[in-house]
Amino acid sequence: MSKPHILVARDIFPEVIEQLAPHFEVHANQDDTLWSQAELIERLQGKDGALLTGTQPINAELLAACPRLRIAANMTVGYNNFDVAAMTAAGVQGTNTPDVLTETTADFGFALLMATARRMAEAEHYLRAGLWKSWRYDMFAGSEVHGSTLGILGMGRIGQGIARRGAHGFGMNVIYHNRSRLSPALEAECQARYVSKDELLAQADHLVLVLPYTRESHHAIGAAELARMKPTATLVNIARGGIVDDAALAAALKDGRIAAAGLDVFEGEPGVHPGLLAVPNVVLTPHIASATVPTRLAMARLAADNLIAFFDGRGALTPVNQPVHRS
Ligand code: 8YV
Repeated sequence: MSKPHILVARDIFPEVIEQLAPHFEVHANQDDTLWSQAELIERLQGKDGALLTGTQPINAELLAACPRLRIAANMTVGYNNFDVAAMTAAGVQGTNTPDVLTETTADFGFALLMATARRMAEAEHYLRAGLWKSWRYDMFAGSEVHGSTLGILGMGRIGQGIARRGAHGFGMNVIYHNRSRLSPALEAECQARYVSKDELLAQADHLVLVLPYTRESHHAIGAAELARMKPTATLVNIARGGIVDDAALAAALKDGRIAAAGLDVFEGEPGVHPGLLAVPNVVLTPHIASATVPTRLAMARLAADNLIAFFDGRGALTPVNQPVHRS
């Protein structure tokens, strides 16, 4: 029996290509060429499945042009690159990589919060520029982390990981807002108190965004929300670009309407709003919250396992939709 053909759309760990090889005719992009939508469509011709990294949109146009495609396996937990309704209607399975990146991403969220609150990037640039000539009592004085109020918008698995770190590690008072409230048992474990979005904005000393990007969460933090925050507050976004209105944030940081921001994700990345590059009170990282070798390998392996299980007839392991499959 001939093996299904799959496309691996970006460069990936060689061991994952080896994992796929016994099961599939693998067409890999080990040169890591960045394909346009038209090029991706062309490469997907004759392919039954695809392993994607979250930067390639799977939309109605692509689905119509790739009638053989049966599964798109994302190597990401967020899947805003999928038009899920169009995929379901077209009978195409989507999968993501939950759980395997939760703790690593929560670690990074906390690191970014600390770097932002304690002005680490600004201080390092100052030192490297040879500007450090003497000590001053207020040199790079930042804001307190321990004992402060940690606000979390979006309380899924990663949000809960950040809450636990804040509550148990740093004695923080944790408040959160989410579409649905956690069970009393989970609230107790995270030592987190549910509040309205308005209360969250008004009370948080450090506000961390960990919600999925959807039509509803587009610009969930814009000028109006930033105006409700404390002028001493920090904002951390490890979720998705587009949840924050980056132009409004750049203006708020410039005018000191909030103290600082830590951003791992951006509207239109890899582009970054020039206003953010121009202000010192923001720590900027290039979408690396899940980037440790073991975690990225676990993500890639889970995406591969989804493809293998699906074509074995066992069903996808971590599906994001329930299509009636193309035969
Ligand atoms: C990915 C992520 O590395 O999993 C996600 O949703 O944002 C990251 O872990 C990134 O999406 C790769 O494109």
